[in-house]
Amino acid sequence: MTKFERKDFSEEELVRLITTEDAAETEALFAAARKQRQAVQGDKIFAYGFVYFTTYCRNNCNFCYYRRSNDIGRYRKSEDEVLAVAKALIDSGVNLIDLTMGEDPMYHAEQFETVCRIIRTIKEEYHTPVMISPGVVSDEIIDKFAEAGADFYALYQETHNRRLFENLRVDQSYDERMHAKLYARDRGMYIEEGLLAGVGEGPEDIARSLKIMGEIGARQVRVMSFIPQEGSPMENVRTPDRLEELKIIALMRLMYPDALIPASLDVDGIKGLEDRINAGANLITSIIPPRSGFMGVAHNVMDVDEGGRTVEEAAAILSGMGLRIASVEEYQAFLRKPQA
Ligand code: SAM
Ligand code: MD0
Ligand code: SF4
Repeated sequence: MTKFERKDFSEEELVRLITTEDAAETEALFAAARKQRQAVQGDKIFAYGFVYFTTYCRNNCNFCYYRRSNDIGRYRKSEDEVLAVAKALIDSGVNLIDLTMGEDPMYHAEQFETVCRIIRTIKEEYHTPVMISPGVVSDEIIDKFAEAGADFYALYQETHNRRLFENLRVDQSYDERMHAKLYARDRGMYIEEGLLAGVGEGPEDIARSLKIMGEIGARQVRVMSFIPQEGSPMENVRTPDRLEELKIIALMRLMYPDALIPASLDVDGIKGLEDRINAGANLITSIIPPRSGFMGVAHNVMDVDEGGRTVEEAAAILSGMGLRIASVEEYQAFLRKPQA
Protein backbone atom coordinates (compact mmCIF):
# COMPACT_ATOMS: atom_id res chain seq x y z
CA MET A 1 0.00 0.00 0.00
CA THR A 2 1.51 3.34 -0.99
CA LYS A 3 1.06 6.27 1.34
CA PHE A 4 -1.81 7.65 -0.78
CA GLU A 5 -3.95 4.51 -0.94
CA ARG A 6 -6.12 5.40 2.02
CA LYS A 7 -9.08 7.62 2.68
CA ASP A 8 -8.51 8.94 6.19
CA PHE A 9 -6.25 11.95 5.67
CA SER A 10 -6.02 14.26 8.68
CA GLU A 11 -6.48 17.98 8.09
CA GLU A 12 -2.74 18.42 8.78
CA GLU A 13 -1.84 15.89 6.07
CA LEU A 14 -4.22 17.55 3.64
CA VAL A 15 -2.63 20.96 4.26
CA ARG A 16 0.80 19.48 3.68
CA LEU A 17 -0.22 17.86 0.38
CA ILE A 18 -2.02 21.00 -0.83
CA THR A 19 1.09 23.08 -0.18
CA THR A 20 3.82 20.65 -1.22
CA GLU A 21 6.13 21.89 -3.95
CA ASP A 22 7.69 18.48 -4.40
CA ALA A 23 6.98 17.60 -8.05
CA ALA A 24 7.57 13.86 -7.59
CA GLU A 25 5.19 13.72 -4.66
CA THR A 26 2.54 15.66 -6.60
CA GLU A 27 2.87 13.29 -9.57
CA ALA A 28 2.55 10.32 -7.21
CA LEU A 29 -0.64 11.88 -5.83
CA PHE A 30 -2.14 12.16 -9.34
CA ALA A 31 -1.05 8.62 -10.21
CA ALA A 32 -2.72 7.22 -7.07
CA ALA A 33 -5.93 9.13 -7.88
CA ARG A 34 -5.97 7.79 -11.47
CA LYS A 35 -5.44 4.27 -10.17
CA GLN A 36 -8.32 4.70 -7.74
CA ARG A 37 -10.66 5.87 -10.52
CA GLN A 38 -9.60 2.96 -12.72
CA ALA A 39 -10.31 0.50 -9.88
CA VAL A 40 -13.81 1.91 -9.38
CA GLN A 41 -14.94 2.28 -13.00
CA GLY A 42 -12.34 0.94 -15.42
CA ASP A 43 -12.21 2.90 -18.69
CA LYS A 44 -15.59 4.64 -18.28
CA ILE A 45 -15.93 8.42 -17.98
CA PHE A 46 -19.34 10.08 -17.50
CA ALA A 47 -20.58 13.17 -19.37
CA TYR A 48 -23.18 15.81 -18.43
CA GLY A 49 -25.00 18.18 -20.75
CA PHE A 50 -25.16 21.76 -19.52
CA VAL A 51 -28.34 23.81 -20.03
CA TYR A 52 -28.02 27.32 -18.61
CA PHE A 53 -31.58 28.37 -19.38
CA THR A 54 -31.83 31.80 -17.75
CA THR A 55 -28.99 34.20 -17.03
CA TYR A 56 -31.15 36.65 -15.07
CA CYS A 57 -30.16 36.74 -11.40
CA ARG A 58 -31.27 38.59 -8.27
CA ASN A 59 -27.89 38.02 -6.55
CA ASN A 60 -24.66 39.92 -6.68
CA CYS A 61 -21.90 37.35 -6.19
CA ASN A 62 -18.60 39.18 -6.52
CA PHE A 63 -16.99 36.50 -8.70
CA CYS A 64 -19.81 36.03 -11.22
CA TYR A 65 -20.34 37.51 -14.68
CA TYR A 66 -24.11 37.21 -14.30
CA ARG A 67 -24.33 39.14 -11.01
CA ARG A 68 -27.31 41.51 -10.87
CA SER A 69 -25.26 44.71 -11.15
CA ASN A 70 -23.31 43.64 -14.21
CA ASP A 71 -24.65 45.42 -17.26
CA ILE A 72 -24.65 42.56 -19.76
CA GLY A 73 -26.93 41.02 -22.39
CA ARG A 74 -29.05 38.31 -20.80
CA TYR A 75 -31.41 35.60 -22.02
CA ARG A 76 -34.29 33.51 -20.72
CA LYS A 77 -34.98 30.50 -22.95
CA SER A 78 -38.48 29.14 -23.60
CA GLU A 79 -39.63 25.69 -22.46
CA ASP A 80 -39.44 24.43 -26.06
CA GLU A 81 -35.91 25.78 -26.53
CA VAL A 82 -34.77 24.13 -23.30
CA LEU A 83 -36.30 20.78 -24.26
CA ALA A 84 -34.83 20.96 -27.76
CA VAL A 85 -31.31 21.58 -26.49
CA ALA A 86 -31.68 18.88 -23.82
CA LYS A 87 -32.82 16.37 -26.47
CA ALA A 88 -29.90 17.28 -28.74
CA LEU A 89 -27.47 16.76 -25.86
CA ILE A 90 -29.04 13.39 -24.99
CA ASP A 91 -28.87 12.27 -28.63
CA SER A 92 -25.19 13.23 -28.66
CA GLY A 93 -24.52 10.82 -25.78
CA VAL A 94 -24.58 12.71 -22.45
CA ASN A 95 -25.58 10.78 -19.30
CA LEU A 96 -27.45 13.57 -17.47
CA ILE A 97 -28.92 17.02 -18.10
CA ASP A 98 -27.84 19.77 -15.69
CA LEU A 99 -30.60 22.43 -15.68
CA THR A 100 -28.86 25.55 -14.39
CA MET A 101 -30.23 29.04 -13.78
CA GLY A 102 -29.46 32.38 -12.26
CA GLU A 103 -31.80 33.14 -9.35
CA ASP A 104 -34.30 34.54 -11.84
CA PRO A 105 -37.19 36.37 -10.10
CA MET A 106 -39.56 35.32 -12.89
CA TYR A 107 -39.24 31.64 -11.98
CA HIS A 108 -39.59 32.38 -8.27
CA ALA A 109 -42.83 34.28 -9.05
CA GLU A 110 -44.29 31.34 -10.98
CA GLN A 111 -43.22 28.85 -8.27
CA PHE A 112 -40.98 26.93 -10.70
CA GLU A 113 -43.96 25.36 -12.50
CA THR A 114 -42.20 25.51 -15.88
CA VAL A 115 -38.96 24.08 -14.47
CA CYS A 116 -40.85 21.15 -12.91
CA ARG A 117 -42.57 20.42 -16.24
CA ILE A 118 -39.19 20.42 -17.98
CA ILE A 119 -37.76 18.02 -15.37
CA ARG A 120 -40.73 15.66 -15.86
CA THR A 121 -40.38 15.65 -19.65
CA ILE A 122 -36.65 14.88 -19.53
CA LYS A 123 -37.21 12.12 -16.99
CA GLU A 124 -40.38 10.53 -18.35
CA GLU A 125 -40.06 11.05 -22.10
CA TYR A 126 -36.29 11.22 -22.60
CA HIS A 127 -35.49 8.70 -19.82
CA THR A 128 -32.45 10.66 -18.72
CA PRO A 129 -31.27 11.68 -15.23
CA VAL A 130 -31.60 15.36 -14.27
CA MET A 131 -29.59 17.69 -12.07
CA ILE A 132 -31.16 20.96 -10.99
CA SER A 133 -28.91 23.96 -10.18
CA PRO A 134 -31.37 26.69 -9.18
CA GLY A 135 -29.44 28.49 -6.42
CA VAL A 136 -31.19 28.75 -3.06
CA VAL A 137 -34.92 27.96 -3.08
CA SER A 138 -37.47 27.23 -0.34
CA ASP A 139 -38.12 23.77 1.11
CA GLU A 140 -41.49 23.73 -0.69
CA ILE A 141 -39.81 24.22 -4.07
CA ILE A 142 -37.25 21.52 -3.25
CA ASP A 143 -40.20 19.20 -2.49
CA LYS A 144 -41.56 20.00 -5.95
CA PHE A 145 -38.22 19.22 -7.63
CA ALA A 146 -38.06 15.90 -5.77
CA GLU A 147 -41.63 15.04 -6.81
CA ALA A 148 -40.87 15.96 -10.42
CA GLY A 149 -38.06 13.38 -10.32
CA ALA A 150 -34.87 15.46 -10.18
CA ASP A 151 -31.97 13.15 -9.28
CA PHE A 152 -29.44 15.78 -8.17
CA TYR A 153 -29.50 19.18 -6.48
CA ALA A 154 -26.29 21.12 -7.14
CA LEU A 155 -25.49 24.02 -4.84
CA TYR A 156 -21.90 25.03 -4.20
CA GLN A 157 -20.89 26.71 -0.98
CA GLU A 158 -17.65 27.85 -2.78
CA THR A 159 -15.90 27.95 0.62
CA HIS A 160 -16.71 26.79 4.14
CA ASN A 161 -14.95 29.77 5.67
CA ARG A 162 -17.90 31.94 6.69
CA ARG A 163 -15.99 35.23 6.47
CA LEU A 164 -14.80 34.45 2.96
CA PHE A 165 -18.31 33.28 1.99
CA GLU A 166 -19.68 36.69 2.99
CA ASN A 167 -17.10 38.43 0.80
CA LEU A 168 -17.98 36.26 -2.19
CA ARG A 169 -21.71 35.72 -1.93
CA VAL A 170 -22.59 39.18 -0.69
CA ASP A 171 -25.88 39.57 1.18
CA GLN A 172 -26.53 35.82 1.11
CA SER A 173 -26.80 33.52 4.09
CA TYR A 174 -24.26 30.73 4.57
CA ASP A 175 -26.74 28.81 6.69
CA GLU A 176 -29.65 29.13 4.27
CA ARG A 177 -27.49 27.87 1.44
CA MET A 178 -26.30 24.91 3.51
CA HIS A 179 -29.85 24.22 4.69
CA ALA A 180 -31.23 23.98 1.13
CA LYS A 181 -28.53 21.47 0.24
CA LEU A 182 -29.13 19.31 3.31
CA TYR A 183 -32.91 19.49 2.88
CA ALA A 184 -32.58 18.25 -0.72
CA ARG A 185 -30.40 15.39 0.51
CA ASP A 186 -32.96 14.47 3.17
CA ARG A 187 -35.66 14.46 0.50
CA GLY A 188 -33.72 11.71 -1.27
CA MET A 189 -31.88 13.71 -3.91
CA TYR A 190 -28.17 13.31 -4.48
CA ILE A 191 -26.31 16.53 -3.75
CA GLU A 192 -23.29 18.20 -5.30
CA GLU A 193 -21.00 20.39 -3.19
CA GLY A 194 -18.33 22.61 -4.71
CA LEU A 195 -15.39 24.93 -4.12
CA LEU A 196 -13.89 27.87 -5.93
CA ALA A 197 -10.07 27.91 -6.02
CA GLY A 198 -8.16 31.19 -6.04
CA VAL A 199 -10.65 33.42 -4.22
CA GLY A 200 -8.63 34.08 -1.06
CA GLU A 201 -8.86 30.69 0.62
CA GLY A 202 -5.92 29.22 2.54
CA PRO A 203 -4.82 25.56 2.61
CA GLU A 204 -6.55 25.09 5.99
CA ASP A 205 -9.84 26.27 4.45
CA ILE A 206 -9.49 23.72 1.65
CA ALA A 207 -8.66 20.92 4.08
CA ARG A 208 -11.77 21.74 6.14
CA SER A 209 -13.93 21.89 3.01
CA LEU A 210 -12.65 18.49 1.85
CA LYS A 211 -13.76 17.00 5.17
CA ILE A 212 -17.15 18.75 5.14
CA MET A 213 -17.92 17.40 1.64
CA GLY A 214 -17.82 13.91 3.16
CA GLU A 215 -19.65 14.85 6.35
CA ILE A 216 -22.66 16.17 4.41
CA GLY A 217 -22.82 13.07 2.18
CA ALA A 218 -22.21 14.77 -1.18
CA ARG A 219 -22.36 12.22 -4.04
CA GLN A 220 -20.70 14.70 -6.42
CA VAL A 221 -17.91 17.08 -5.41
CA ARG A 222 -16.18 19.72 -7.47
CA VAL A 223 -13.61 22.45 -7.58
CA MET A 224 -13.30 25.15 -10.25
CA SER A 225 -10.50 27.67 -10.57
CA PHE A 226 -11.78 31.22 -10.40
CA ILE A 227 -11.92 32.99 -13.80
CA PRO A 228 -12.02 36.82 -13.57
CA GLN A 229 -15.15 38.37 -15.10
CA GLU A 230 -15.31 41.69 -16.90
CA GLY A 231 -17.35 44.30 -15.05
CA SER A 232 -17.36 42.39 -11.74
CA PRO A 233 -15.69 43.55 -8.50
CA MET A 234 -13.15 40.69 -8.84
CA GLU A 235 -12.24 41.42 -12.47
CA ASN A 236 -8.64 42.23 -11.52
CA VAL A 237 -8.08 39.20 -9.28
CA ARG A 238 -5.65 36.86 -11.05
CA THR A 239 -6.79 33.36 -12.00
CA PRO A 240 -4.87 30.85 -9.85
CA ASP A 241 -2.26 28.34 -10.95
CA ARG A 242 -4.13 25.17 -11.98
CA LEU A 243 -1.99 22.97 -9.73
CA GLU A 244 -4.25 23.86 -6.77
CA GLU A 245 -7.41 22.69 -8.59
CA LEU A 246 -5.69 19.51 -9.80
CA LYS A 247 -4.41 18.61 -6.33
CA ILE A 248 -7.88 19.14 -4.86
CA ILE A 249 -9.39 16.85 -7.54
CA ALA A 250 -6.83 14.15 -6.67
CA LEU A 251 -7.46 14.46 -2.92
CA MET A 252 -11.24 14.29 -3.43
CA ARG A 253 -10.76 11.09 -5.46
CA LEU A 254 -8.59 9.48 -2.77
CA MET A 255 -10.85 10.53 0.10
CA TYR A 256 -14.09 9.63 -1.71
CA PRO A 257 -13.28 6.81 -4.16
CA ASP A 258 -16.86 6.50 -5.52
CA ALA A 259 -17.61 10.20 -5.84
CA LEU A 260 -18.55 11.88 -9.09
CA ILE A 261 -15.83 14.49 -9.65
CA PRO A 262 -16.09 16.80 -12.67
CA ALA A 263 -13.48 17.85 -15.15
CA SER A 264 -15.33 21.05 -16.06
CA LEU A 265 -14.86 22.32 -19.62
CA ASP A 266 -15.97 25.71 -18.26
CA VAL A 267 -12.59 26.55 -16.73
CA ASP A 268 -10.03 25.96 -19.51
CA GLY A 269 -12.19 24.69 -22.35
CA ILE A 270 -11.50 21.36 -24.03
CA LYS A 271 -7.72 21.75 -23.62
CA GLY A 272 -8.20 21.45 -19.86
CA LEU A 273 -9.81 18.02 -20.07
CA GLU A 274 -6.78 15.73 -20.07
CA ASP A 275 -5.05 17.17 -16.99
CA ARG A 276 -8.24 16.99 -14.92
CA ILE A 277 -8.96 13.39 -15.93
CA ASN A 278 -5.32 12.55 -15.17
CA ALA A 279 -5.78 14.03 -11.68
CA GLY A 280 -8.65 11.60 -10.97
CA ALA A 281 -11.82 13.29 -12.30
CA ASN A 282 -14.37 10.78 -13.65
CA LEU A 283 -16.96 13.04 -15.24
CA ILE A 284 -16.98 15.74 -17.95
CA THR A 285 -19.31 18.68 -17.33
CA SER A 286 -20.29 21.81 -19.23
CA ILE A 287 -20.94 20.08 -22.56
CA ILE A 288 -22.87 22.62 -24.67
CA PRO A 289 -24.12 22.23 -28.25
CA PRO A 290 -22.45 24.61 -30.71
CA ARG A 291 -24.48 27.55 -32.07
CA SER A 292 -27.38 26.80 -29.74
CA GLY A 293 -27.33 30.21 -28.10
CA PHE A 294 -26.78 28.66 -24.65
CA MET A 295 -23.83 29.82 -22.55
CA GLY A 296 -21.29 28.59 -20.03
CA VAL A 297 -20.59 30.29 -16.70
CA ALA A 298 -16.90 30.83 -15.95
CA HIS A 299 -16.06 31.00 -19.67
CA ASN A 300 -19.40 31.76 -21.22
CA VAL A 301 -18.46 31.26 -24.88
CA MET A 302 -15.01 29.60 -24.95
CA ASP A 303 -14.98 26.61 -27.39
CA VAL A 304 -18.80 26.49 -27.55
CA ASP A 305 -19.55 27.52 -31.15
CA GLU A 306 -16.33 25.92 -32.38
CA GLY A 307 -17.78 22.58 -31.25
CA GLY A 308 -15.08 22.09 -28.63
CA ARG A 309 -17.50 21.38 -25.81
CA THR A 310 -19.14 18.32 -27.38
CA VAL A 311 -19.27 14.62 -26.53
CA GLU A 312 -17.59 13.92 -29.87
CA GLU A 313 -14.62 16.16 -29.14
CA ALA A 314 -14.26 14.87 -25.56
CA ALA A 315 -14.56 11.23 -26.73
CA ALA A 316 -11.71 11.73 -29.20
CA ILE A 317 -9.43 13.01 -26.42
CA LEU A 318 -10.46 10.21 -24.06
CA SER A 319 -9.84 7.61 -26.73
CA GLY A 320 -6.21 8.75 -26.95
CA MET A 321 -5.99 8.12 -23.19
CA GLY A 322 -7.49 4.61 -23.39
CA LEU A 323 -10.80 5.85 -21.96
CA ARG A 324 -14.37 6.21 -23.27
CA ILE A 325 -17.69 7.92 -22.52
CA ALA A 326 -20.11 5.72 -20.56
CA SER A 327 -23.66 4.94 -21.73
CA VAL A 328 -26.61 6.28 -19.76
CA GLU A 329 -27.30 2.73 -18.51
CA GLU A 330 -23.73 2.48 -17.21
CA TYR A 331 -24.12 5.84 -15.50
CA GLN A 332 -27.37 4.77 -13.83
CA ALA A 333 -25.79 1.50 -12.65
CA PHE A 334 -22.90 3.50 -11.16
CA LEU A 335 -25.32 5.72 -9.25
CA ARG A 336 -27.19 2.71 -7.85
CA LYS A 337 -24.03 0.95 -6.68
CA PRO A 338 -23.63 1.21 -2.88
CA GLN A 339 -20.77 3.53 -1.94
CA ALA A 340 -17.65 2.12 -0.28
N1 SAM B 1 -27.01 30.55 -9.78
C1 SAM B 1 -26.84 29.27 -9.20
C2 SAM B 1 -25.89 29.29 -8.04
O1 SAM B 1 -25.16 30.28 -7.87
O2 SAM B 1 -25.87 28.30 -7.28
C3 SAM B 1 -26.36 28.22 -10.20
C4 SAM B 1 -25.42 28.69 -11.30
S1 SAM B 1 -23.89 29.38 -10.78
C5 SAM B 1 -23.53 30.34 -12.15
C6 SAM B 1 -22.88 27.95 -10.75
C7 SAM B 1 -21.48 28.05 -10.21
O3 SAM B 1 -20.61 28.60 -11.16
C8 SAM B 1 -21.21 28.87 -8.97
O4 SAM B 1 -21.66 28.23 -7.80
C9 SAM B 1 -19.69 28.99 -9.01
O5 SAM B 1 -19.08 27.91 -8.34
C10 SAM B 1 -19.39 28.89 -10.51
N2 SAM B 1 -18.84 30.16 -11.01
C11 SAM B 1 -19.51 31.33 -11.14
N3 SAM B 1 -18.67 32.32 -11.55
C12 SAM B 1 -17.44 31.74 -11.67
C13 SAM B 1 -16.16 32.25 -12.05
N4 SAM B 1 -15.98 33.53 -12.33
N5 SAM B 1 -15.11 31.38 -12.08
C14 SAM B 1 -15.29 30.08 -11.76
N6 SAM B 1 -16.49 29.55 -11.39
C15 SAM B 1 -17.55 30.37 -11.35
C1 MD0 C 1 -20.10 23.17 -15.11
N1 MD0 C 1 -20.69 25.29 -16.17
O1 MD0 C 1 -20.43 22.02 -14.85
C2 MD0 C 1 -21.18 24.21 -15.35
C3 MD0 C 1 -21.78 24.75 -14.04
C4 MD0 C 1 -23.67 24.06 -12.50
N2 MD0 C 1 -24.28 22.91 -11.90
C5 MD0 C 1 -22.47 23.61 -13.28
C6 MD0 C 1 -20.76 25.49 -13.20
O2 MD0 C 1 -18.93 23.49 -15.17
FE1 SF4 D 1 -26.37 34.55 -9.55
FE2 SF4 D 1 -25.33 32.09 -9.27
FE3 SF4 D 1 -23.92 34.08 -10.46
FE4 SF4 D 1 -24.34 34.18 -7.85
S1 SF4 D 1 -23.15 32.58 -8.93
S2 SF4 D 1 -24.62 35.90 -9.27
S3 SF4 D 1 -26.40 33.28 -7.65
S4 SF4 D 1 -25.80 33.15 -11.21
